Amino acid sequence: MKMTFRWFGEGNDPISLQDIKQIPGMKGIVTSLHHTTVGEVWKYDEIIAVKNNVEKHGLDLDVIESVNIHEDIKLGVPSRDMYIDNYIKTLEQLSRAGIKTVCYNFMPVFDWTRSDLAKKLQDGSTALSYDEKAVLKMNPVNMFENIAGDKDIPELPGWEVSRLKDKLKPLFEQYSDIDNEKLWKNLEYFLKAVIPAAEKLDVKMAIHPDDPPWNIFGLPRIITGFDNLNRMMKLVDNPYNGITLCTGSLGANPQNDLPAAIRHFGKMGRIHFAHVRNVKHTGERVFHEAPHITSEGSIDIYEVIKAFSDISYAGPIRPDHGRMIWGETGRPGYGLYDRALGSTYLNGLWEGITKTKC
Ligand code: CS2
Ligand code: MN
Repeated sequence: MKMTFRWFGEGNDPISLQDIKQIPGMKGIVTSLHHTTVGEVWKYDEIIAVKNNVEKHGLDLDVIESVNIHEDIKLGVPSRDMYIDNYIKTLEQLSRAGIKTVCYNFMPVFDWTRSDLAKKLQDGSTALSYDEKAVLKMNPVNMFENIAGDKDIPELPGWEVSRLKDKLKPLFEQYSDIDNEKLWKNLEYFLKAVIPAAEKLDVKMAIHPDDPPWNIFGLPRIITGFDNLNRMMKLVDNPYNGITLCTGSLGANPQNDLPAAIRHFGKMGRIHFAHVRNVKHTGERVFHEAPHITSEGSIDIYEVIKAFSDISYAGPIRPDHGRMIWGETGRPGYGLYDRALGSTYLNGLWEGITKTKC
């Protein structure tokens, strides 16, 4: 596995590339052109400028997370064809720049959803948390304000003010007749158009699971577990139609057997990117993000890394969200310290597991 770190770009991330390079064992960067608007074609020169900057700091630009999908594609309205063409054009520019892995998700309207961005844990650190009862009390506008309304924190991925502000009501109306099966159809339409192009361009597509992996606010969510991941891969049975194995998102549902999924999809050659984080379940559909180490959460991270070692996983992996510790401020989930600790823990597990195997 190759350790990477998510970075939000120059001027947009309080963490510098040099900070990231100083994390022991850090090899690559995962980023996006965060200033672009969803649906537009990315410019080659802008991609190359970011790539050169990353490489100047002794790191590789391994993955784009994300090239987001325009809502019209998820809704299946006629303008989707134009947005799909644009998506393929963006993949062409990425391939030309030598970037060969793209993470994306197919969640309607919202990306990951939490009821609290700074739940205080016993040790004084804060973490992202989810409590279904609290979520059910909110309406989507409250939720948006809760997550995107704090001017003191940088914009969070999936909660772009320009994309969502004042647009929630019409979006929810448009989705009112889209159930899970319709969303599957729209995903199929997208994959049938995009995967053959991705194959030609040698760009691996890695869908990210829905977080949390169940419907919220009546919006359908379909990338939720083992059977649905299988179904998604069968829609277009091509190795370029792969997944981002995110332990935190899938692990929000304790029914999801993560090591089994890693072994199964890994043997099929369909895991193109991995996110590893722990979550602590404290009730039915109640959880918070825990430190990466097994003892602090509900997911056995040792078993997760062992499964990755069993499939000889050679792709990019990153510590996913971390807590805010040591007084750090910044983008919730995406501070430097806890994610750095997480990455060295994951590297340590990997070294221990792979060395004792030989
Ligand atoms: C999240 C998502 O779990 C995660 O990594 O932070 O925002 C994720 O980046 C997207 O769903 C991927 O498209
Ligand atoms: Mn993730």
